[in-house]
Amino acid sequence: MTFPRYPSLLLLLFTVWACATGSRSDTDGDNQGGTDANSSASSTGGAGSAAASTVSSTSTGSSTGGVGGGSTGSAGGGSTGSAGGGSTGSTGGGSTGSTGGSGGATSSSSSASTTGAGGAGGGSIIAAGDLVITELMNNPSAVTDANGEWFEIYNPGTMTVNMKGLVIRHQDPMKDPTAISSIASDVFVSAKSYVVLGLNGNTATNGGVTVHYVYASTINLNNTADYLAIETTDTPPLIIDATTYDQLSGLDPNGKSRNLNPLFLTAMDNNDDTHFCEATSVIVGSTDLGTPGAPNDPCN
Ligand SMILES: [Ca+2]
Ligand SMILES: [Ca+2]
Ligand SMILES: [Ca+2]
Repeated sequence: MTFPRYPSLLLLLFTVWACATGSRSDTDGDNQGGTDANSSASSTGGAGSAAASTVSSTSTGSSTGGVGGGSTGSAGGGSTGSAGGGSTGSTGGGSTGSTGGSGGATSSSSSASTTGAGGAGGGSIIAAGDLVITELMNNPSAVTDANGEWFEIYNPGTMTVNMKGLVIRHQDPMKDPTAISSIASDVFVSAKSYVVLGLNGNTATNGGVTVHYVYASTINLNNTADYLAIETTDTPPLIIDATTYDQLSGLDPNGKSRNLNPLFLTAMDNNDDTHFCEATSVIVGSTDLGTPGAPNDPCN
């Protein structure tokens, strides 16, 4: 009789099939079959770009990068980090912003909050000489000094600088430590470009000058001799640039700006009065001379 052997064969075939099915159902070892949803969220933290303070804040990741650092930091953070962030590195920078962001993790699971290399956002280093005072209207003629004083800043570098958080100082701090004005809002200075800071932002009353930031009346530019600096809030401050002038040098403009020779557009060169001359270009809408926000006139 062969008939009784069929049940054994069927049982054997069934056993083989069951084993094959069972092993396929849990290849990922989570006893649940199929693809393991928990295994893919490896958090290889994205190498976030070092969101420099000096870079205009295109980074959107407040959640990834944390708060940008200090006086020069803009919205820092790992610009490439998507869901990173977390508790580590929520604040970066500092006034001199030592390190850029390490970026957010790319992990998309809930592990991001613990494994994400949170963006140590914040500023890259801003150094002395990164901004240069290139022009000063310390003695306007077309309008009053209170309405028409301004000065110009140039960025000789290759990255945008945000002046927010920096401090304007006029007067030697030994003489008057209170003659300062903090820059409270964004003032982006693009590479190789100029911005103008003044007492009065109204072009109808300030001599037709487009002013990018209006500072406090604690800053007034003496008509004969003065000191002007851009510095950090550190103690002691890091002076990004400073310049002095004195009519005793022979340069005593009235209704004309003190114009730094365009051949000497550095923070060192503007320490020397002889590198300045009177502006020769008429300001549009005014009778005073200067080149606010534009390249300086040549000096003969
Ligand atoms: Ca003045
Ligand atoms: Ca200087
Ligand atoms: Ca100019």
